[in-house]
Amino acid sequence: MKKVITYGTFDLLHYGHIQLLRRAKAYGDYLIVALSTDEFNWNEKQKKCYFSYEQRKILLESIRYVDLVIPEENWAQKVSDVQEFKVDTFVMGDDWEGKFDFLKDYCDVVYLPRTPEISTTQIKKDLGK
Ligand code: C2G
Repeated sequence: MKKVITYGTFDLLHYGHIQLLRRAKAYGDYLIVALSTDEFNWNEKQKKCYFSYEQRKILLESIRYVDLVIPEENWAQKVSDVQEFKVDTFVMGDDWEGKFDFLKDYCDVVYLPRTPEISTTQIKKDLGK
């Protein structure tokens, strides 16, 4: 079984996220999503999520491409995640291009083109939030 892992906040889930998850799953048979916790988002990414971790987890677990959701609690857990889950491929959108190349010692590293013209920031702006 080929295992893939990806990381993210996935707040205000939108089709750009789904396109990323669909393409990530195509690299294997089993996709793990490490979902940023509310604390990690606030402390490390200064992101205040609209949906809580539990709500975002329910959304992600309902997606056909996703096989397992685990918490992302810190920047440093990626190597141990890859080792613990015997991951073959790490996938992220290319806004992170090069940032996680240290994982190449442990698994394949793939950066996929982001889906243009959609982002949570843009959605909030359009809704006047
Ligand atoms: N994404 C995309 N196209 C978009 C928006 C997002 O492909 N229009 C991708 C991002 O590149 C990322 C994933 O969807 O791979 C999740 O996006 P975010 O929730 O914004 O993730 P981020 O806050 O960048 O967290 O340790 C890594 C971080 O947790 C990544």
